[in-house]
Amino acid sequence: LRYLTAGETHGPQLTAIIEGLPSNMRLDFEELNFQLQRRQKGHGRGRRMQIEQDVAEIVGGVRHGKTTGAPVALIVRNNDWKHWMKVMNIEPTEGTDEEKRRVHRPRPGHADLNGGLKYNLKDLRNVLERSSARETAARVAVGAVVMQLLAAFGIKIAGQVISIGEITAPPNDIPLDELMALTEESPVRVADKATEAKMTEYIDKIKAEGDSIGGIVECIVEGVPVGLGSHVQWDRKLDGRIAGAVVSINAFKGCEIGIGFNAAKLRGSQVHDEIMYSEERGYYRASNRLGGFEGGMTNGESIVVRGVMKPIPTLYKPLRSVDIDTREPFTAQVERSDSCAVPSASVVMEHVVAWEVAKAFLEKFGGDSMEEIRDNLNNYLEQLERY
Ligand code: EPS
Repeated sequence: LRYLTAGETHGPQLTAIIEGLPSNMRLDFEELNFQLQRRQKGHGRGRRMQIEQDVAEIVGGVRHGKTTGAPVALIVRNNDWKHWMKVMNIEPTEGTDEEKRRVHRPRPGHADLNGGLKYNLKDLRNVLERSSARETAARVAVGAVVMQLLAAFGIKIAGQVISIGEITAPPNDIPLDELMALTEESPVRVADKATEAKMTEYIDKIKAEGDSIGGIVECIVEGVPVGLGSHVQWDRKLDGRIAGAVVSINAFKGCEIGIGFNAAKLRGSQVHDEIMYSEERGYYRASNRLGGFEGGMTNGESIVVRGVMKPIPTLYKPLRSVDIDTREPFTAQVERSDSCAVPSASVVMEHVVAWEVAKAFLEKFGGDSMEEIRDNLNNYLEQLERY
């Protein structure tokens, strides 16, 4: 299972191709677009989200509502493109720097300068356009497809915001379906109403000060069979792959599995999850501090992953930088921006985690059709019972 995305934030569209999906998987288009809409919501987003109404159009690999086994191609159009047709023209274009909206002032915290130096581009727009978090719309569309694959085998994924800046939600142990419903109602994707009020107020204050703020998001995957990923090779460890995927989300700087960095402060006896057995559950753990992983493999408990997002670097409060034309210092001008995209990032994280789980799921139970996968899974579940 693999995918690629292409497309610029102010170009005509985002494009994704997913290769390796089985045939006979029913695709619910409404559900797919619901996931895209979830990503667009959230307190703290800027004006761009009022322009876009993301919809995934499937342009390959699906017929009469079901996958055929061929690569699934999909696009998400950028409504904003109509304002950028000249600037983003694919043909050679005449015009001044201003008309082409050439960027020569790299913004601290963005890909601008590194990308310009690396690709030898004197118009940093060529970097900015692709490094934009707009790309996460394509990743959510891709993740939403494989979420449906996982759902068909009883695997569910939910996310929640844990903290925004200094405001942290109280720990909760809410059943997954309820958590999904509660966070869906919340403009900051937290289950606790008092925290929600504090977070929205906090974001407003940060915005009024011309600043931005990051936070921590959590994703939980329930219904995962034991044995996805493997201890036998470094690049088959699923926790490692998930961590890589999480840190690949725009503006993410870290990932932890289960109690994560807190494990440093605790003793072994306080960390490891004791092994239990019962007739109806088989082997299970008395706790889930390790977030569903031992030895790079799922242990049958829920996967619990957290990611940390830095504050968005486009600020109304300018930071110092250097112009690539003059090599003189300047302070950045005001630009359209989100002040906080942590709630959206929570949705993105669900989808990139879904992708890694689906990939490992197909590596283990892979078949060319849904029926073949189901047989493989059932076979394995029977093997586990006999063990
Ligand atoms: C982004 C900057 C903003 C955000 C964008 C990510 O866009 P613009 O430059 O058009 O104002 O709105 O996010 C999205 C478009 C999206 O769909 O999430 C950036 O620089 O990363």
